[in-house]
Amino acid sequence: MAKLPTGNPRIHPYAQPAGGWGALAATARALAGQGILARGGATLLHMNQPTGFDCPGCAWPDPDHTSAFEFCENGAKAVAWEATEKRCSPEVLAAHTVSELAGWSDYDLEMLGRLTHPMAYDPATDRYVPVSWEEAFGRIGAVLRAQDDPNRVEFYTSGRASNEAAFLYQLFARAYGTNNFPDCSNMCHEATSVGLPQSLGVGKATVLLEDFDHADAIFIFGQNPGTNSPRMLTSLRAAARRGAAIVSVNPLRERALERFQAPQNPLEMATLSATPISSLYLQVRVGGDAAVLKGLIKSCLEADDAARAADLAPVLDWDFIRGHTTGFEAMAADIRATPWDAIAHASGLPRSEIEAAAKVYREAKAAILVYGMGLTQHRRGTENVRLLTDLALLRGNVGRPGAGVCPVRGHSNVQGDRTVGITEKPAPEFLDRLGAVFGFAPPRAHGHDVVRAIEAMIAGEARVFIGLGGNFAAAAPDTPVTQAATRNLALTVQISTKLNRGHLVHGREAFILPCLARSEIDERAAGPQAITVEDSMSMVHASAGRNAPASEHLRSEPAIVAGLARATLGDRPAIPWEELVADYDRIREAIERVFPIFQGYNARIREPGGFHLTSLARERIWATPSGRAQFSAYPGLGEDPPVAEEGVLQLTTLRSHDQYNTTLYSLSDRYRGVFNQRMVVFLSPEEMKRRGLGIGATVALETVSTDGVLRRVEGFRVVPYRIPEGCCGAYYPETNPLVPLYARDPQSGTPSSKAIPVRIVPMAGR
Ligand SMILES: Nc1nc2c(c(=O)[nH]1)N[C@H]1C(S)=C(S)[C@@H](COP(=O)(O)OP(=O)(O)OC[C@H]3O[C@@H](n4cnc5c(=O)[nH]c(N)nc54)[C@H](O)[C@@H]3O)O[C@H]1N2
Ligand SMILES: Nc1nc2c(c(=O)[nH]1)N[C@H]1C(S)=C(S)[C@@H](COP(=O)(O)OP(=O)(O)OC[C@H]3O[C@@H](n4cnc5c(=O)[nH]c(N)nc54)[C@H](O)[C@@H]3O)O[C@H]1N2
Ligand SMILES: [Mo]
Repeated sequence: MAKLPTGNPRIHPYAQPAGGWGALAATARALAGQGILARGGATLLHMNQPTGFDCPGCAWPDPDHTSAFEFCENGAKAVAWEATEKRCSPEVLAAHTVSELAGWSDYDLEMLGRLTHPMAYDPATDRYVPVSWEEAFGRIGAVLRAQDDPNRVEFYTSGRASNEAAFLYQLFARAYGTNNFPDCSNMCHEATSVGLPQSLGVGKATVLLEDFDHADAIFIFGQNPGTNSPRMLTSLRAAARRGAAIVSVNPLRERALERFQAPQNPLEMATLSATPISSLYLQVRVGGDAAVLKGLIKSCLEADDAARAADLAPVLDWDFIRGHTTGFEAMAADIRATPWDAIAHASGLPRSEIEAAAKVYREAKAAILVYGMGLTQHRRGTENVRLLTDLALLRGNVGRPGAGVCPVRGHSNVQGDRTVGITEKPAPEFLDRLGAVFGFAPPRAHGHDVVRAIEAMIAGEARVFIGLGGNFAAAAPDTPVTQAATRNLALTVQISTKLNRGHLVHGREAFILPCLARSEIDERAAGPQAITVEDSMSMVHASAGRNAPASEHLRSEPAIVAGLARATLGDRPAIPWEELVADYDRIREAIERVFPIFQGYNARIREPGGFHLTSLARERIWATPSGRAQFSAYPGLGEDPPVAEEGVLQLTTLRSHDQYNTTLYSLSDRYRGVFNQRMVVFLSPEEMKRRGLGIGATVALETVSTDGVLRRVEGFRVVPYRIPEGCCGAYYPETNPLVPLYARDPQSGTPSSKAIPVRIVPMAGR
């Protein structure tokens, strides 16, 4: 069995700024551990360069995509993990039964290295055995053709897939006859994709990177840039140094939001000095953001009333509100009627702190409102997104320099995948064009998102799961239910780079189709190919791998999708799959014919830095039904349904500094002071005292479920942390068994993985 990393579990509060020498040391360790340093580390020098490949880490944009190498510890880890020298070969898989591997930790599975051959599950030996690509495609195609209804198949996408792969994938699924596109975005920024169009007519950021150079204030709600988009710290550091105010709203004290030492700055590194990042830090209660946002808006309304009564300049941008928006009165009436003590109670913050943050907002000529999973992964995630947008609209902070709404997307191409058609709710005009370009009638009925797909699997309606990347079995909520449903399927197919839980929790037939990673050379008939991706600020650019493929048997994602499509559909409809994947320029031509915003695609991605997909809201053109930006009006403060039980805590599920979603780089979380362990629960010292729990006490966590089902995880160690009372935090995916499928935002379906009511039960022994 593979070895867990050595080292005793320990807790050691981290006193340094984020970044600094610790980040350099961690990078060196990561590269050495994967055998990369031996090869000169040259791989990294091609990352995020005009002629290199796009970092497979986060979706944060690069300065013009043309600057000198930007240091990023977690980007380096992401590349090191795909460029590893370790191989999960047929010999490795022959040595272990699938049942045995299922008992391994996610970390140990990851450490087996890159998959090298297409593999099929052999029930006789309970092992994965090598198959030829043609046999794999043929057997999968036969199962798909045998289904009585195409809606029995779920086509999952994880956000690393390129525009080219994702476009072909949706074409395949729709030509097959379904709109079932559960996608990692359904667990991530779906509240953005649903909420922002209602408010602004577009579901994407309205800012560009350069706006960060012009903002007077930057508000960061529920996002942890030091870990999840470290290159954002370059922008935040520059903003802080030129005197812009940065306000963080986050239940946990996150070190990078407090202070940062830039590894690229020789002076800061030599003198061990650092740049303070947040000038205000609001430690909101888990799930208290609607209350904070309403408080900020209320303070602006009151300040505007006072200013106007005193004949001073108004606080609100009335020209903008009158000229560009609707719904102001209803929104304002609701918030005026919301008392301050209710806001303070629901947010867990004194009114004075919210007023102080509101003052920063009012005094900023231009403000950017940034947010991440802390805002979206809630039962009222869509409402949170809309309230945040209301706050922006009040002062006309959309569509002018230095101002805007900035959702920070997760996977490096999750935004692009949506743009090119990965959606279970396709617009009719898009389907019309898709059908016209490829000569078939795409299905019109809406398909399944993640939660609906799991429900269909449970109900036995879904029979086949195909995953273009990702690790659905570990990433999705309600783990035992999701995994049991997966085991009931007739067929599971995973297009992957590494072995993960999803391969071990499988259907009766199961295939692993190993693909090239983004850092690798993709040689097709027409020569080496580049793919394209869209970042969190709608910049589209090309990415071409530089490394030799991890195995000669790997195929590119577009080639695999084309192979599946051909084997399933034959030549009906007559889509030239082979021609499309011989030269990706042809796929891009097709994308351009279906989506006019990609006009000139092939020429424009050949410009250094790529191009920006127009955002109408950025130009103050509102593609909403009213033709105006729309204020929201949600009564209440976003609280979860009241729980009668005493002592219930709201659990938020977190990423450590050393993980990429379900991929673990190590078991440590340096900035939060946790080493060599992940089974921990963060509690405030006050909460520990009240409950008589000492440091390291062993506890179980149980969801306060409303459906009578026991959801429990055991063996978690208590770690004191700066987090408000009444809340606790623990890592994802270990806590996914606690997230009920029903706990989701009714508007967007996003699982509420950032606020689950739990009880903490002490366990015997320490
Ligand atoms: N290295 C690395 N990079 C990544 C990823 C990774 O796992 N590792 N994942 C990628 C993906 S897919 C995504 S979506 C992004 C995720 O990046 P983030 O959006 O940063 O996601 P999280 O780390 O889950 O949570 C963000 C923050 O929300 C705070 N939070 C928790 N609950 C609440 C709440 O109720 N209110 C508020 N205001 N804040 C809260 C947490 O304390 C945490 O600091 O990162 C991407 N980049
Ligand atoms: N409780 C809780 N649950 C959550 C979250 C949370 O904060 N809390 N976050 C949610 C979020 S934001 C997201 S985005 C999802 C993530 O859900 P997923 O996107 O499904 O999960 P990942 O862990 O990112 O997927 C990792 C796997 O992708 C494969 N892979 C890596 N690179 C490539 C590649 O280039 N091509 C292909 N084909 N495969 C590749 C590897 O096999 C790897 O094991 O999880 C969600 N689940
Ligand atoms: Mo995500």
